[in-house]
Amino acid sequence: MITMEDIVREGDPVLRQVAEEVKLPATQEEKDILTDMLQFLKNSQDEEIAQKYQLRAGVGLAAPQIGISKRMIAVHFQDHDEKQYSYGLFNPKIVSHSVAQAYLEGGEGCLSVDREVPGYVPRYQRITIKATDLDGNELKLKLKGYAAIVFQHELDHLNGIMFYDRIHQDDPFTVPENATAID
Ligand code: UDB
Ligand code: ZN
Repeated sequence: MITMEDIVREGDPVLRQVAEEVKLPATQEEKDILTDMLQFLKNSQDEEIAQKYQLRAGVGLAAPQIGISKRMIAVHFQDHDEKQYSYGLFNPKIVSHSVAQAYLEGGEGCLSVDREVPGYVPRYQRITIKATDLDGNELKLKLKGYAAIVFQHELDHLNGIMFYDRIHQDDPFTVPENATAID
């Protein structure tokens, strides 16, 4: 079982590496790791389990965050229209995106960052992602708003990018060009 002790914190070089593609089909070990990552998110959103193991309620996790520099992410959350997103994905890739940007009104945090970093994190408003799921099926996902933000946050981890890299240096709350607030 993955707990907060397994989560790599900022300062660890693995969070700054560009993660390696997973050679498909994935090995059983890779599938087991990704399944554990997804289970961590589910556990972290279960009040009783989260309390017992002191887990922060997570919506997404990338393999580098548990020290594994491979292109694997898990996401588990509901968006504002109650739409459920629960996936373990290999080699996720943005194949197209909007020009328009969006940002979370409340800013972002990260399971690997034990401090608050204020400011808006501009991202694409809409993205289309291609990836391979845990069953080996190729998926194409069209995402917008909050869902698009979560996936981009996790994809950034595969490229060694932290959310605060995208916050404006001098004016953290400057509203980016053609961006709309979410929430
Ligand atoms: C999170 N969780 O998991 F709207 F029930 C954040 C943390 C850093 C605060 C744990 C989160 O946003 N939870 C949440 C949000 C809701 C409703 C709810 C729970 N991440 C994932 C992460 O660090 N992945 O690497 C940070 C998010 C910030 C924007 C997208 C991901
Ligand atoms: Zn993160």
